[in-house]
Amino acid sequence: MNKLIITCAITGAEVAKSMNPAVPYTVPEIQEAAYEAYLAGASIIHLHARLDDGTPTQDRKRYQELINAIREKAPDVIIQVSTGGAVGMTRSERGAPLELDPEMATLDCGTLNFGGDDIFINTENDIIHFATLMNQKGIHYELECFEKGHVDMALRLNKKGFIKDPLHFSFVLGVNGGMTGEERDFRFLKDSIPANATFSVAGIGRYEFPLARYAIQTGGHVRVGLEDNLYLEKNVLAKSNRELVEKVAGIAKEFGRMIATPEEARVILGMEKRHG
Ligand code: KMH
Ligand code: ZN
Repeated sequence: MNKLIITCAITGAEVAKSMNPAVPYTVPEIQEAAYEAYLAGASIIHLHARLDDGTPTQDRKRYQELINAIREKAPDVIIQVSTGGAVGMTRSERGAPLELDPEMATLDCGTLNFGGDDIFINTENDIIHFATLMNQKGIHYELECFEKGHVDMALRLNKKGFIKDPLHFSFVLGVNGGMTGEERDFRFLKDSIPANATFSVAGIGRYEFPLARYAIQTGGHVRVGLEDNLYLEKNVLAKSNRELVEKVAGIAKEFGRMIATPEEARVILGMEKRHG
């Protein structure tokens, strides 16, 4: 089987130190979290920026600082910036980190409820806007799909030429308002994408490790991290992002799946090597 790409979503926009003190906010905290995750086997860092008090931001300068800090410690790791940002941000705000020509970024493929009154808005025009920007700059995208309709949207926009090959999906399952992350959900999505596409799973909360197991056994890839899940196991908070990556690396070992280096991940995903 191909090697396993582990992505670590180290901080996100919705989790806070009040929920788990290990959630990193500051530049040194995020730098350390990324470095530790990389040492534990993560080849991709899914990056959100936050201010020192934890406020999510898509500020270009803050992203540049974070990218420089991560590169200092882990020069070859793939940095995937978020164009999702936080609920309520405008399209132009969300697109700001793309101005830095990152190597990789997320492309969220549809709208969904995000708990309470929150709606994470990704209209068809939003998706086409971000895809076009990324195509122009040669930024590799990960297609974030929170439910089956998002997969269909990505495939439709691929057919129309807005979303280019190679297709790499990320099934983000278990969001309060999205699709659940049961085995049947995983299989439905996996069977819905073309055979030559790659995919990763990101299970929210309790879905993180069961979904990681399904993906590892079926040739898929895995995202873990405090953005998605704060617990190492039931009632036990993770002490760090590193612990979550180590746990998934342990599962990979159990199933005899080798872990990809960043360079190997680039080849698996069909990316050109470019650092931004
Ligand atoms: N924070 C969520 C509203 C992404 O990174 O592209 C959106 C998100 C997706 O995390
Ligand atoms: Zn994110």
